[in-house]
Amino acid sequence: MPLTNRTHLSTLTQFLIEERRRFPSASGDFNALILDVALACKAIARAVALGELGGTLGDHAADEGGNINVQGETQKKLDVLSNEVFIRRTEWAGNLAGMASEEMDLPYQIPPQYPRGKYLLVFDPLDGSSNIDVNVSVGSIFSVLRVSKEIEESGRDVCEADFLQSGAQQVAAGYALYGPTTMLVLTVGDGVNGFTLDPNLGEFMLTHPRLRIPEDSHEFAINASNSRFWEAPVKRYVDECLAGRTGPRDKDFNMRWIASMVAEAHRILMRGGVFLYPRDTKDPAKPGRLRLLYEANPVGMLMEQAGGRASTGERPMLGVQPTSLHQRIGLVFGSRNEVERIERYHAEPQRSELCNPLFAERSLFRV
Ligand code: AFP
Repeated sequence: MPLTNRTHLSTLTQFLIEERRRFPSASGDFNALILDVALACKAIARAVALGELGGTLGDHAADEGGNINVQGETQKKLDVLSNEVFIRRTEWAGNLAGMASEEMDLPYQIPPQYPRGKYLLVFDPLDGSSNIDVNVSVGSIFSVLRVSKEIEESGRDVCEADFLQSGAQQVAAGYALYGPTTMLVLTVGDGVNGFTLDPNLGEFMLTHPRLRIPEDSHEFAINASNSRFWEAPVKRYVDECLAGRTGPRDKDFNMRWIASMVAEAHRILMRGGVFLYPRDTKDPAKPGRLRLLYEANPVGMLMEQAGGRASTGERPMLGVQPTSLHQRIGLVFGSRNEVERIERYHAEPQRSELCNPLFAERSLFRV
């Protein structure tokens, strides 16, 4: 697109101001927070783009503060840097009561020299970071929650319980994707809009307004190396996709796996598809791989706002009541009809149950 043709595009600031006009009594704190988050994402985009030249690739050395995060995963230098950038860019403005992140065991308290506000920011500063060293797309995911009136008025320190809100209570959610272009994809509860970073202006421009996910799809994403640990409904769904035209779906499917959820979510927002990181039996201590508060919920809100669906496999993700800050959960999202099919497979009795005498011909629970 020639430069002159871009002048009609709204900037993120303009978009937020226009959205705010729907709420004449709004203070502007929310817009200021989103702009601070966007600035953090621009800074992370720069660090990611410099790669080896920035001296920030590789693992975070143990002598610089340890390299295992609360998840028991190896932290990359860029994980630590991105976490720091999110904190520094957003803590000072008086919009936040506290923060939580994949990289921090406990909630982050706003330092005493800064005013406290009415929002909570929850984020994964660099999702897919094991892809950094091989120059594959990574991203940041964030979710904005409101605090109770009691916290707003008292300004007290936040605790884990303050963050344990269902996904349906999110005020906003989004991600930045650090790919061939840097994009910010955002919902403030009225659809989903995509902004592309114009590196010349340093501004996010509204290039993808009102994103909608096609209801049907023939593309799925799953880490197939875990197949022996999958539960029966997931096995059935994937088997049917693989059988393609020769199976019950009567159409061929395509498969993708980037191992960077933000990038998969973006592909699905652009052209449909379904992503599964289901609960499995690989590690009985972990009910899923991905985290509810800063991965599943924000992606869930984006999907639902774009006409797609997000689920645990059994029930809508946004209805789940969190029980801990770093809780893991099975996650399925994408094109509505595919996700609903997977939920249906979970709801139907499994073949093993059908062999049970209770479900046999003329038995009590025959379906
Ligand atoms: P990292 O941030 O540790 O790379 O994890 C990425 C992620 O949380 C998510 O973005 C991917 O979909 C998923 O994990 C990949 O998991 P596998 O390594 O099991 O494929």
